[in-house]
Order: sequence, then structure tokens, then C-alpha cells
Amino acid sequence: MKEENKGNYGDSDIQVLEGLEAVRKRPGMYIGNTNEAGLHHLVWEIVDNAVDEALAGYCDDIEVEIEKGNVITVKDDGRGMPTGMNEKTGLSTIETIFTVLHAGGKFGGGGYKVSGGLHGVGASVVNALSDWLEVRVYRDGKVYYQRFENGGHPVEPLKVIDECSVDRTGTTVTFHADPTMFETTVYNWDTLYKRLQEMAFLNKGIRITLIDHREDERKEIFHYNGGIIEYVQMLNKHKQPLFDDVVYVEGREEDILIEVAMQYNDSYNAAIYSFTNNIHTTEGGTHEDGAKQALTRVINNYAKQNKLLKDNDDSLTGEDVREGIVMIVSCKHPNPQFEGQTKTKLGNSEVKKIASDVFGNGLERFLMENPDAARVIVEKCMTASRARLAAKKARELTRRKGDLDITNFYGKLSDCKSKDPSECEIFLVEGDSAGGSAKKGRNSMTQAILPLRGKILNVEKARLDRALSNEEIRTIITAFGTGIGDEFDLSKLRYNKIIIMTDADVDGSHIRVLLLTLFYRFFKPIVEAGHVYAAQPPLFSIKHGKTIKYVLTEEEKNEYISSLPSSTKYEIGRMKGLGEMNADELFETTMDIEKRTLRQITVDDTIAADEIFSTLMGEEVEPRRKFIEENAQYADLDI
Ligand code: 1YM
Repeated sequence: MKEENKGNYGDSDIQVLEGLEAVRKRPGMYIGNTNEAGLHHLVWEIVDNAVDEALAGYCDDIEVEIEKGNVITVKDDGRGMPTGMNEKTGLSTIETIFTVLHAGGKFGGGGYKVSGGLHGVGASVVNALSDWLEVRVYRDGKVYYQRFENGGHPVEPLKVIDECSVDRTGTTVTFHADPTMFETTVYNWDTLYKRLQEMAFLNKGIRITLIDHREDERKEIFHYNGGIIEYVQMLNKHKQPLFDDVVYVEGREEDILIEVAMQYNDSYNAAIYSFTNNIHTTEGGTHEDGAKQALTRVINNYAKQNKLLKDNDDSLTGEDVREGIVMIVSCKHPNPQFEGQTKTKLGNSEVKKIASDVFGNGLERFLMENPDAARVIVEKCMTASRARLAAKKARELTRRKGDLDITNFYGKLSDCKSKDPSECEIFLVEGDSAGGSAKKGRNSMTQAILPLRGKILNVEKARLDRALSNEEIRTIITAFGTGIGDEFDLSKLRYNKIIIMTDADVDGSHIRVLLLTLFYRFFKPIVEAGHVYAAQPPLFSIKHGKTIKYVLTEEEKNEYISSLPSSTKYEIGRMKGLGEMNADELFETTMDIEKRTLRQITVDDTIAADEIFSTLMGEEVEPRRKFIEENAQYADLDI
């Protein structure tokens, strides 16, 4: 898509800089927010430009480096940004790209911008929010260079600083996020890892390298010639696939590209992830709907034609055919319309039929050509269908037995006094001892405490009927108030925030993973609507004078200490586990609305949790041993 020229920017620098000033005044409008997520957005914007160059067919190598001091460098081996002048702005094209809002994609020709985060605003926004940025372009045997400072002000015009071989082409952008614009300027390895790996899966053949030079050198190369086929294989790595091949279908209609990869495993859950122009559409949309519709239609037709399903049997439902499925749906669209609460739902109505036709035809062919796999799939779906009916009966029985065991329930939950869900929060606390302190320390008006004693059932390998027989799970369901399964109703949620409070050790992360898996499997809309959080008990306290500062990571500790005047005497304390803190300490460090840090759990976290969970709870012993060994030394697993 070529953006329309909204251009009312003239050729004066002043007007140009006014554009960037607008970004600095309301950064949220351009990058969502100014917390850690917003910070990482800067990287995505620059990487997106490099990925676009790769999708246009000119680049196959992208490198992202985190330098000491949290400086980011992104390199590609594409054509290099155009180095000529731009008529409209009277500036070089490069300076225009970095100083004029919405300039990306307006110059040069051909192809539409496929990547681009939700905001798709590009390099100028990154420049506006950086205290310095440098661009180097290798093109026509020359190295072009320009530096900007203090939110996008060019130090001098674009100039040639060196020569290079004519074969060497590409663009390198280096920047440092402006600390006055962000709550934090510390990048998170796992966040970069997850997103860059996802980008590499979604764009087969592109090689993306991530390097961290900050403390321990770390390097990871993401390069998947199989694209989303390899994504499905990774998601199934610790599971038992029902057949070896991954079903893969690709098709293009009216400039809209649809790719689907899928495989079944022996679990009971559906893992369906959809993307449009490399953006994770967590709320789904027409591409996902079309693919799901085709799945149900084609499997039912196949089962009936091959007499696996008799004429008087009920049809298999969508839920039946999705049990145990792992599926990636990727759509590349020249003009996507994003809808929904978080603008992550694809709305274009024409896509549904295209996705349904493309995937339906491909799946039909696969089933015909692979009768053994086809039989295994249909049998799995029929078992799911029988189990669905059994679960329905079990649920009816539970309900009749009385509202999920009310007497026992009130012994456990210390509810808050307020009945207004918008101000209420519930802490799910690991262990009785921390639970006791939390009860004493809390603000009883708005904060409810539910201590978790027993282990949460591993719902990975349990259907709804078995999950409902687990004491802890029933207590959680009753507390939330939403019901479950067919009766689930988000509007009945009794708390605006559900906060998981566990220790920052392997046990704690294990419980956190179990809870996340439970929520993801049975309360997905609660996660999608952003109600789930992880409390972040601090790791260190830094005491100087009468001030105590609590921080979450080693990095933050070092940053804080270096921000103190060098004459200041300070004392560093390592924080104890939740259970050893007294009520006041626990409240002050972890629960107090004014002082605490919460981490919102997103659906992406649950994808990661799913994998970690399979590693921890799956049948293979070796990866579990390795995981615990590797992570026992880290205080926080950060899932
Ligand atoms: C590290 C970030 O931005 N690479 C990059 C950007 C561009 C091009 C090549 C490019 C595009 C085109 C023609 C075209 C951009 N060009 C523009 C604009 N890497 C990174 N590599 N020639 C080169 O789209 O026709 C914006 S981005 F506007 F000049 F075309």
C-alpha cells in the first residue's frame, strides 16, 4: 500500500520539527505507551523497515544488537535507503524519512508495506523519541551518514563519510531511547527474542540475528526456510503429534496472501494463532474465522464421504475438530482493517471466503492424499465429540451439587468489602504464610486474598470435567464469578485485576505457569481483556539516608546506583521470599497501588507459558531437567 500524501508539510525545517515535537508531546498516540512495551516498539519500527526490504526481495540478513548502555543497532543488507534529494521537503530523502511524520513508504515505488506495527509510523517516531540516532547507508560504493540529537534534530546534513565496495549495500540505524520520554530504557532479551523469532517464522527465509553485548554476550540466529511449518513444529516440540507431516497450504487471491500450517497433538487444547502483516491478531478476525470454518466443513465432509461418521450421527462441532490442534494462520493484506478492543482483530470481510477457500481446498487434498493421517484426525475429533457430551453432563451434576461448595470456599477467600468490580482486585498468593501476611497487610476495601495451598491441577492433560473436580480450581472459578465453558460471562467478573503473587524462584514460576495455563485454557477472554497480572516482588532494596528504593532486576539496581551522587552512601539488601516478609513489607513492596510494579499478562505470554509448561510438565524428562537446571540460578524466569 502506498500511503496517500497527506502532505501539508512544506519545505521549512520548522514545520518538519513541529511534527516530531507532536510525537514527544503525545508519545502514546504513536507507540501505544511509554513503558517497557513502548520502548520495544522503537525496535519494531526500525526492524519493520528492514523486513519490508526483505519482503520486497532485496535483503535476507537482518541483525539487531543491544549494545552496552541499551543502545540499539539494526542492520540490513538491502538496497540501502535512497540517498537522493526529496523535492517536497527540500531535504535528502534520508533526512525526510527520519524527520517527517508518516514519510515511510511514500517515496520510491513498488510493493506495499507489509510489516509495520499497529501504528506503522516508522523511523521518524523513533528519531523523535531518541536522544540520539545515527543512520549509515551503504550504496553505490559510498557510506552515507547522518546524526540526529535531542529528539530528531539533525546535527548536520547527510554526508558521505567513507567509501565501500560497490557490492556492499544496506542500512544501519543506531539509536538510544530518550530516558526523559520512557519509564525505562532497559531492553528485555526475552521480549526481543520472542518477537524477532516470530518475525522469522512468519517470513520464511529471512535471517534475523539477535546479539546482546550488555552483560553476558548472547547471540541467537532465527532462520526458518520452512516458515510457519517450523513454527508449528516448535509449538509441538514437547507434545506428541498425531502424525508426522505438518499440513501446509498457501494461496493468493486479489493480492491477499493466505498461509496456514497445522498439526494435531494428543492434548485437549486448541492453539490457534493468527497474524496479519506480521502482527499477532490476538482477537482473531476474518482470516482466522475462514480457516476455522473450512476446518469444520472439510473434516465433516470427509468423515461422511468415507462413512467414518454415519448419517444419523451428529455433525462434529468446531470445538470437536479443534481439540489438540496447533494452527498458524498468516495473512498478508495490502489494506488491512484492524478492529476490536485492542485493534488486533482483522475486519476485512472479503478475507473470510478467501481464507476458507484456500485452506479448505488444501486440507481436502491433504486428507485425500494421506488417508492414514485423515483417519487419525477424524477419530480424534469423534472422541472429542463424545467427551464434550460427557463433560456437559458432569458440569450439570456439579451445578446440582450446590454452587461449587460454598462453605469450604468462604474459609479460603478473604474477600474485599467493595462490590464494585472496577476497583476490586484479587491476589492469588502462593502458600499460607504469604497468604497470611497479604491478608494482614492488604487494603481490605478493594483487595481480596486467595491463598493457594494445594497444587493447581495440570490442565494441559485434563478435560473440563476433570478440571472441575479439582478443589483449587473450583475455588478460583467461584471467586471470579464468571462461570466456565458454555456459561462463561466476562461481564460477571468480580475483579478488575487478577494478580498472581508468587515467589521469584523456580517453584513460584511453576505455580505461575500452572495458573496461566488454567486461565489460558478456561478463561481466555479474561486474559485477552487484560485483567491478569503478575505481581513483581522486588529483588533488591537500596537504602540511602531515609530512602528505601526497591528494584526488580540487577540492571535496574545498577542504573539506580549510578544515578546517585557519587558521595552518597548506600546499602544494598537482597529481598527475602514472599513468605518471609512481614505484612507491612509485603504491602509496601508488592501490593501498594502507589508503589508496586505489576506486569500485565498478555496472550503472547501465554504462548510462551504454553511452551514452558509443556517443558516442565510434559512427559520428556531431559528437557525438564535442563530447564530447571538452567533457570534455578535466575531469580526471575520472567514468563
Ligand atoms: C535498519 C533499517 O530501513 N532499510 C531500508 C529502508 C528503505 C529501503 C531499503 C528502500 C526502499 C525503497 C527503495 C522503496 C526505505 N526506503 C524508504 C523510502 N533498515 C531500513 N532499506 N530503496 C530503498 O520502498 O522503494 C523508506 S524505508 F521512503 F525512501 F522509500
